[in-house]
Amino acid sequence: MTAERTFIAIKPDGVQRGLVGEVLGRFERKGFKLVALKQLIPSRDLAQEHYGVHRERPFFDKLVNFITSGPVIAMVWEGEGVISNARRMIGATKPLEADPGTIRGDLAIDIGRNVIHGSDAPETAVFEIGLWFSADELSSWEPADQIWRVEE
Ligand code: D4T
Repeated sequence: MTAERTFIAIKPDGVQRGLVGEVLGRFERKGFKLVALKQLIPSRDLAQEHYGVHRERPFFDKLVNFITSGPVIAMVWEGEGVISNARRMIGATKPLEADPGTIRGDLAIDIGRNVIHGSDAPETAVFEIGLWFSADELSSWEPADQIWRVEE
């Protein structure tokens, strides 16, 4: 059985502000496993599908314009409880309400420039991983030091 996986994206503000290493490092240091990573400027079709649940919201066009405005770092991270735990590491959608110690709490101010996206549920994770990645872009591998992170 494949362990739980989630889709994480560093948004254009995070890339432009040079926060890629900082954000990646938090997931690495936590001990989750990186199974896919690429940089791309998303097409409008991809952005509209990704934010499909917000299609009727007043901020939808702004959201699509922003996420397609520059490079995004798209990633898949794996590990027990990674979906909900990544959301906790990311913090509240409104960065001013995000707890200190979270990515948004430490690194952002504005709701429209909140650095990072993470899947919010198992179904969303499956949908988003399939939307952003093909199966052959996902690596199944065992970190050499895994035994020091997770008891067998
Ligand atoms: P994402 O999806 O980017 O991880 O953010 P969240 O899961 O934390 O929040 P969300 O889906 O409710 O919002 C998606 C995205 O829209 C922006 N946004 C949101 C905005 O610009 N104005 C708003 O009023 C809201 C609610 C921020 C994140």
